[in-house]
Amino acid sequence: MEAIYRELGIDVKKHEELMNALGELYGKLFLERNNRPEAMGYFDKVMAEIHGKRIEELYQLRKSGRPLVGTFCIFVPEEIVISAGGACYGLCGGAQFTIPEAETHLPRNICPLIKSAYGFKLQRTCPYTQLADVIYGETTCEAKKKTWELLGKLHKVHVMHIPHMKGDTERELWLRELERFKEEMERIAGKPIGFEELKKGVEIVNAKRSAMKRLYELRAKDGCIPIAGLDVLLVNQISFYDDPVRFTEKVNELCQELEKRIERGMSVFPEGVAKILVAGSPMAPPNWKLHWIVEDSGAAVVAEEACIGHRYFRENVDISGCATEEEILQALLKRYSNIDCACFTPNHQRVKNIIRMCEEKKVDGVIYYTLSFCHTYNVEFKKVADALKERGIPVLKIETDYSMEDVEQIRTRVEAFVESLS
Ligand code: BJ8
Repeated sequence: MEAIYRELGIDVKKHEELMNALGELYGKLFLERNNRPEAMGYFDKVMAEIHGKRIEELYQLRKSGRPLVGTFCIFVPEEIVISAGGACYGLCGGAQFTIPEAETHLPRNICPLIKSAYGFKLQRTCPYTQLADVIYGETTCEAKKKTWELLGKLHKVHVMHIPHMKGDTERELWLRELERFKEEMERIAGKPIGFEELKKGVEIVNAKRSAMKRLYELRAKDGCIPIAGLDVLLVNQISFYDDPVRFTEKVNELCQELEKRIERGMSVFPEGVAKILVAGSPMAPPNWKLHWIVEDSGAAVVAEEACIGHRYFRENVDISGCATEEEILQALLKRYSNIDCACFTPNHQRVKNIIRMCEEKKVDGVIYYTLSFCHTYNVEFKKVADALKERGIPVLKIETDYSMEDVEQIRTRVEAFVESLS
């Protein structure tokens, strides 16, 4: 690895500091817990090797001329990257470690996800960022789109124009953006992406999303909760890094084990535990803070209405009946423009989806999570809370960043909320 890190310009000393801190936290939050499904062993290994084995695989891909695309958003169509034989992955952006450095360039009062990701580039401690042929940014929120201008000085950045409304004009623009994205992948790969390649790319990602949906369905079934929310959060986070085919296989293996646990009534929580849906801003690794507090307070997280969660795998790309590349692009547009990110206005569908998820999972309460200064999710809280209250579903709002300073304060509020549910 050392040679690869040297070639990528990684700050090895700082990187080591980061990995040590991460290892300690991981051990405490994951490895020390009892009764975890055996199949989680694979995901523990991926996490332990997150800057090792997978980086080597990606390095080899890049050597063979395949495109590597780093992203911060689920609007970037990974199907097209996979069609070109490449890899699309989420970039590090969930750690407090890089934020002080980022704040030497960026204002303090923007969301920690952006600052953390930008800090990784400044520090050169994220090998995924260093490896990317191109970072795909998008125009979803103000802080992101302006940060791309600064990030563009440090790395090759492409900005994808994601409209904020969903009318016909916006869809037309969006389709052009998908075409532009495909052309860029063809340019990097040095060959055209035809119908068969596109179809294969879609099938690979559809299989991955289906496996994740299967896992979601098994989380609270027939009165049994066979896996902790923290573990599922981890699997969802890893879906953005791992090889998609291998990941799908491993998630399906985990599901098989969970099905057996459900048959035997083997729950990881005591009967009558409060079931919580977490809704809101995404949780990039190693942001495990809220799930850890909630489950440590005696409740179970059974669903995440978030991009690292249900929004990512909710819908597959329907290519049945597609006979041309253009039709597949249209199918991609249909699927991607159904994403109910809070950056859209209006965004009624999101409220409906949250209610539907609450009903599906029969939750006792919702914790609405917003990262500090994430205005879109923060403002949208009112609409979500009103709809939940109308249906008698209790809701607690938590606004926080990546630091651990407010853990005890959040714990007090979560404990009181959980107690009120029982
Ligand atoms: S599809 S949620 S991944 S934009 S960066 S909006 S946290 S202030 S990440 Fe997002 Fe795509 Fe939407 Fe999902 Fe808020 Fe921070 Fe902006 Fe953020």
